[in-house]
Amino acid sequence: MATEQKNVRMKGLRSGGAVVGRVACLLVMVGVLTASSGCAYLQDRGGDALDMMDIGLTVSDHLRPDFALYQDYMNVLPHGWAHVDGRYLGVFHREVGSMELRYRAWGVIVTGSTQLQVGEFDPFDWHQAWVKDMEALQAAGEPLPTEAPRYNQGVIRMAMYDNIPPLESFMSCERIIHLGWIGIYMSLHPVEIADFIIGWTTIDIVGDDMAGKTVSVTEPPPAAPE
Ligand SMILES: [Ca+2]
Repeated sequence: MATEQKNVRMKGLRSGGAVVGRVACLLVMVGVLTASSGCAYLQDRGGDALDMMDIGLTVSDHLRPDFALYQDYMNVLPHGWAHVDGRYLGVFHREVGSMELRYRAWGVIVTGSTQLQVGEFDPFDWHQAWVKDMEALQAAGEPLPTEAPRYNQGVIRMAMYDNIPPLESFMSCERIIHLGWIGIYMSLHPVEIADFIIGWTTIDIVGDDMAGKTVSVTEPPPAAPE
């Protein structure tokens, strides 16, 4: 009787050990998978955080003084004037550091115009240009712009003429103050703030997350056939 009970206990221990082994293997596999997708998840949260606001110092790189006192809300309330060439030190479109700056803008509420380039111009970056237009140019064999285009602002000017700014600027409230050789630029992106907050649930309202994707919204399309 005692031997029988001992055998039953040993059998139970062996099957318990097998279950523990299987569970451990399963946990290791889940851990590996979570770690790899978790990296992409955290990368996306970091990217979304950088998208919430562009902020930096503006520094003229020449003796002639520059001037800017300008702000705009989503392209519908441009007011002021800006003319600055030099460097931008801060955060802009997920980039951090010192970047080349060229800013031309004027606005009187219902009409205005803007040309802003920070860093290198990428015609296939949806923050900087209408990617569909660039794809059409490329397909037609036309040369692509090498610097940020000038766009119209203000409801009247945008209604009367084409050439409205890229989508990103319709989700932005920007301002710049630059006196002489130094200033500050700031652009707040309310939709990107919502994208950052909601992004923790993995919902991507702006469509800029890389997790689970093979193609980015900013990635250039494949070259047109010869
Ligand atoms: Ca996102």
